[in-house]
Amino acid sequence: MNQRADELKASGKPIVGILTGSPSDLEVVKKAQETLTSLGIPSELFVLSAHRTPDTTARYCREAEARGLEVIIACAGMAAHLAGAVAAQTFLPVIGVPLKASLDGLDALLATVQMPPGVPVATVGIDGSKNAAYLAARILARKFPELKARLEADLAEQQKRYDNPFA
Ligand code: RP5
Repeated sequence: MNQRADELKASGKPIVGILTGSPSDLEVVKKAQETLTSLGIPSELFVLSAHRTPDTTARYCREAEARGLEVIIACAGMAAHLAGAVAAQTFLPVIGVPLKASLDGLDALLATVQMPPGVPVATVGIDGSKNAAYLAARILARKFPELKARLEADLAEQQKRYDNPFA
């Protein structure tokens, strides 16, 4: 059954979980939450690590679906195993954001994107937290159709910055 996006916003119940591997990531990662909020999508953000807090991370992922989450965004830099560790614990779609903490983010990009078959992580660009939110919104728009109108309006707003030679 579809739920109206406005009802979704009013309920305030998070449907996207955002995880990141360190407090030092938050400046970049908060852009994901800001973008979701601008689209009227309730989310929650926690600092959890595949390496430093593995048990808490695994428990969060195993309980995520029952708590009503629909998508998880997982962000990490360096040996960025967080998104993969999340995907190992849940069948929810997982969006990975490699962060530029060392080696210009290439280490995190490869660690996030190169998942074994059967355990996918949809990886966006380095520091691509905004696009992670937009991808989550596109996934959610299949279930909450009003989100599609919001994404169209958002794109129309962006298009105002461009010339139209055919106008
Ligand atoms: C990763 O290691 C984190 O996601 C962060 O990007 C990086 C460095 O973490 P800190 O040493 O700054 O806590 O796990």
